[in-house]
Amino acid sequence: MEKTWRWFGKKDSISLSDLRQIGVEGVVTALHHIPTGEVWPVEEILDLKRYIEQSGLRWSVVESLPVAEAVKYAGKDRRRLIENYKKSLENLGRCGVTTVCYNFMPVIDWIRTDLHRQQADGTYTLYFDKARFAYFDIHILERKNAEADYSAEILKQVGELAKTITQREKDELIDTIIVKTQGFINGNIREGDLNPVAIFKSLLANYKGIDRDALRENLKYFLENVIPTAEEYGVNLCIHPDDPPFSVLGLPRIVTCEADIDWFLNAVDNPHNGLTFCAGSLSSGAHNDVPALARKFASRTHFVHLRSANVLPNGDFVEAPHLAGRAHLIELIRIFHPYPALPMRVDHGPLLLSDKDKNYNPGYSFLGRMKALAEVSGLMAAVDYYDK
Ligand code: DNO
Repeated sequence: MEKTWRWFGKKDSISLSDLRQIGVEGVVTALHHIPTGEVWPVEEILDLKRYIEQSGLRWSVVESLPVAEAVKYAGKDRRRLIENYKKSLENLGRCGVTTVCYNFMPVIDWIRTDLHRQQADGTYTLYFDKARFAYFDIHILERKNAEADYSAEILKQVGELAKTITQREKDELIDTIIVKTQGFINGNIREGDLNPVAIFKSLLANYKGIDRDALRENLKYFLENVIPTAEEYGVNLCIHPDDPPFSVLGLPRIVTCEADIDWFLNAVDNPHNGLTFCAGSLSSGAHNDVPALARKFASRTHFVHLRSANVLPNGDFVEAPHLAGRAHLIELIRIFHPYPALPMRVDHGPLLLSDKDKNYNPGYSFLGRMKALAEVSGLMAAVDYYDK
């Protein structure tokens, strides 16, 4: 696998020369300033590509070329938005940037309730607390019939929490779930937006009546339209699994398990229609056997995210150290070893040492990710030596 790193563009406080020093070979990035749904122009792609190449690196993967909400809920603008998406794919292909990651999660991308959960060793990691999330859904969003989606045990915990939670904790929960984790990757809500809860509710309203089958239909329609362009310009599209891999806030999620991935790959059975194998997202669903999924889907995988999670008995999940947890990175590295050109990035990292004083995007610390990359590089070297 090729060692890549998610880098947030020229404004990222981590420089490309830093990345060279720690063994990174390729960069994963996006034209973050272009609003979702607009065309990525050739000049801008080439400008960033040249900038990356001047540092002796390559632009290996686009993460992400985001899919506009109206494509996911089949709004009236969907045809125009899909044409724009195709044009961006064409432009990327013409510029030689040929691996493109995206996701098809309605309204909300990845979800965590706590960005600083201290671990026994003193580092801080990301955490999903099921009861706190249910509190957010029931008492902050006040979603109609939300209670019906939670067990009696969780509802009991929500009731307890409602008695003790402070305004500060509520504000932090809102900021974590719909601003901090979302703002830097999808344009729906940005840091500084007034009343993010109101914006969020109006986005949710677009999905009224869209169930699992309808969302699948819309994904299939999108793929049928964009995959021929991807094929023509030599681009490999790779969908990111849903994180977490289960339905939330009454929204369907459709890339969560083996059956979903099977459906997706068969919906348009073309090698350009592939998967981002995000070991972290998949391992945060207790139903997934991550190495078994990797064995089954390796040949349609265009991009790998290496990270691991632990699912706790109460349904919470926590991001584990990269060499621990449910994802079994050693096994995954063996499975992907026969694909030397496959881009891989270590995904997320704890806040380690001075990381916590910096203002990194959640999950994208420097020292924490550097340690993970060193661990993964060691495993790769060992597998290379023994599994020739
Ligand atoms: C969070 C990431 C997501 C992911 C996008 C892909 O850290 O896993 O932002 O990159 O969903 O489209």
